[in-house]
Amino acid sequence: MSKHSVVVMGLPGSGKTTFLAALWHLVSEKEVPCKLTYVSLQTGNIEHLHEIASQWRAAKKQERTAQGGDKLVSMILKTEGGNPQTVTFPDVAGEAFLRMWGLRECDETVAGWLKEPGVLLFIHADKVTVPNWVIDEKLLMEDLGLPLEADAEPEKVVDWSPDVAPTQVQLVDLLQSMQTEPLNVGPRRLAIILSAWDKASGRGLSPEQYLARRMPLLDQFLKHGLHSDWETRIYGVSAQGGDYDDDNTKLADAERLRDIDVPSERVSVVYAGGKSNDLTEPLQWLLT
Ligand SMILES: Nc1nc2c(ncn2[C@@H]2O[C@H](COP(=O)(O)OP(=O)(O)O)[C@@H](O)[C@H]2O)c(=O)[nH]1
Ligand SMILES: [Mg+2]
Repeated sequence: MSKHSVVVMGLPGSGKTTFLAALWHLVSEKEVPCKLTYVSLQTGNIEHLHEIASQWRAAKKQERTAQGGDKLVSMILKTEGGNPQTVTFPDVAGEAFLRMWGLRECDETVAGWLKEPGVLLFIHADKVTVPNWVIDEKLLMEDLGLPLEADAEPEKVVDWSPDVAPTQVQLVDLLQSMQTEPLNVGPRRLAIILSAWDKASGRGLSPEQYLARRMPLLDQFLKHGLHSDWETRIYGVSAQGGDYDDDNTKLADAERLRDIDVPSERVSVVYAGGKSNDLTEPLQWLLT
């Protein structure tokens, strides 16, 4: 049996756990056709998968993946007419990636996972911290009649810190680390998942266009900064189909999703002008 692994990356809140929950529902319930089919579950963590998939089915938000509580999920999946392949899916707390950017530190276990040839990089389409133009800020301050930063009281000036950096800056740095020793392992496939695509699709842009508009630095890095033996695809993925609620709130969107008879139909994956319910599409590409 061939052993392939996919590593899942993304800052905190980028949609990683939700994707894994929906993926487990899709491959275990077989309600819609998928490119990869489920053979068996390898090591541990069936409880974790059951727990997150039952939250997902109930249209309830996932608990935050606790720091240090990284879950390693290994599934055996089969490609169309192909051999069973082991997909190791570490559900790493996003803080691990924040630490890489902010403190230049990486846990040895996480570093081991980051050497896999298949990379799924999650970006929450609706929560991108975009860079602001100095000129726009200045005009806004003038319109509001507020003093410019240079005139403001010194104690009100906020110092720069790594976590206020724009999302695209943090992600480009992470990708650069993956091309540098000790994480540089040669050719890789990178599937960028723009998660919560239901929040972005109303703008009528393709996932590539959306990424280029909202994160031009990342877009240019993907086109010209990656080693030539890396291949990239950009997917728009809605693993929920809309907003989920929690135990204290009720959302109309979540009610609508709970009413869909076949839960797998909440999911949509947009790539190259096509649309499906199949979350295994990017995985299948990473595994071939
Ligand atoms: N509207 C919408 N929200 C989503 C979707 N996927 C994830 N989210 C929300 O994004 C937030 C972060 O998701 P989560 O999976 O916990 O991110 P993680 O920290 O990367 O594991 C949660 O509030 C999710 O409900 C989606 O497809 N649509
Ligand atoms: Mg999580």
